Amino acid sequence: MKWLSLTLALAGPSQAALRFGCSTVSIQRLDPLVEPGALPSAHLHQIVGGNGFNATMQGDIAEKSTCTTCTFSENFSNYWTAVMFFKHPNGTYKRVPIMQNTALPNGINGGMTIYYTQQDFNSNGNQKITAFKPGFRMTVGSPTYNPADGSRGNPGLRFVCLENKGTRFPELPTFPTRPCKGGIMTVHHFPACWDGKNLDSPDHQSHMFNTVREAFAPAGPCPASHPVRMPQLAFETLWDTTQFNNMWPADGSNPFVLSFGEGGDAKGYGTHADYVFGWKGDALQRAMDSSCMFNACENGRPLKSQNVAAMNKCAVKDMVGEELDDWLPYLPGQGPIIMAKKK
Ligand SMILES: *[C@@H]1O[C@H](CO)[C@@H](O)[C@H](O)[C@H]1NC(C)=O
Ligand SMILES: *[C@@H]1O[C@H](CO)[C@@H](O)[C@H](O)[C@H]1NC(C)=O
Ligand SMILES: CC(=O)N[C@H]1CO[C@H](CO)[C@@H](O)[C@@H]1O
Repeated sequence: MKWLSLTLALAGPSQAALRFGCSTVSIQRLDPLVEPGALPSAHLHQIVGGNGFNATMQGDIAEKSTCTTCTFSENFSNYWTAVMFFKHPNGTYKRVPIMQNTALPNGINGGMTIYYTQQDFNSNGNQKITAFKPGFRMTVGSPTYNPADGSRGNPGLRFVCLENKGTRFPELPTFPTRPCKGGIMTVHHFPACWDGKNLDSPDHQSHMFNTVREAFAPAGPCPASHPVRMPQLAFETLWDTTQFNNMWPADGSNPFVLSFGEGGDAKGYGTHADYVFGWKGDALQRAMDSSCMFNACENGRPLKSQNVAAMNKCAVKDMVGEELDDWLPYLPGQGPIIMAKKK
């Protein structure tokens, strides 16, 4: 294990952390990680990042995109999660719009906020943070999770009832049980300890080990089985549920569901997220080894960046063509495809 001693020798204090916005690159039923080749996949996702996203994606995806919806233009990674729907008491479903986060440049179209932090916001804890490698991929959470082992057991998978876009606490393991004035935020923190060998694993999870704690608190140490500390990847998605607050069911039950399972996941235990690494060359490693924080990493210091207009211009073609924005009789994937009307 020659490289391990090398990485230890290189370790030193560093403050680097990335936080950036990405516009929506597509909302459709594709899942190249869990259901490669399926067109459509079983349930609906919001995807951000590189435009090479497709039903099948193998190898180094940085080579397959020509643009990205993210601030950092060397970043052709893809990031995706399930989509939120409102389930009306009359039995129909409406997709919940996504809004941009606070502290990001104005005009971002939906999307997510992506974090690559180190041990915590301010420090790498004097450990070398090893960037993901070309071909690397992983998931966190699972749509088949049940109450016993679902998001309740992973402090990295959380919901926040927003007063406004800046609300961050309390973090909840399930959907909020009351109308939220400012919408709902979903948070997905990925595991950051790697086995040092496998770019993926059959369940897309066992090559990683989770030591994450709630709300960006410093993670626990990596175990011997997964000794390599990687960036702490996290997604925040802000769902604009406010237009539905006056349609809250009379019995007080939560009307929002995630886009999988029969009738959707109304608890949120199955909240999950997917990641395919796609930074060009050593861009992410350069950022992790630098001392830049957030926007200070832009404009070539050390990362190339782009403006919001360029982010919003990047898109993936709709390969499924189904209707997503009407009131729907069932969730996409739970019945025959309802084709979108030709515009
Ligand atoms: C997506 O994959 C299909 C089949 O593999 C291919 O024909 C198509 O060109 C790809 N689309 C993009 C945008 O790469
Ligand atoms: C359900 O309620 C929504 C919102 O009021 C309405 O637009 C839709 O037409 C209703 N659908 C049915 C089947 O009643
Ligand atoms: C669209 C874009 O900015 N692409 C850049 C991605 O990264 C490579 C390598 O750094 C650049 O050459 C591209 O211009």
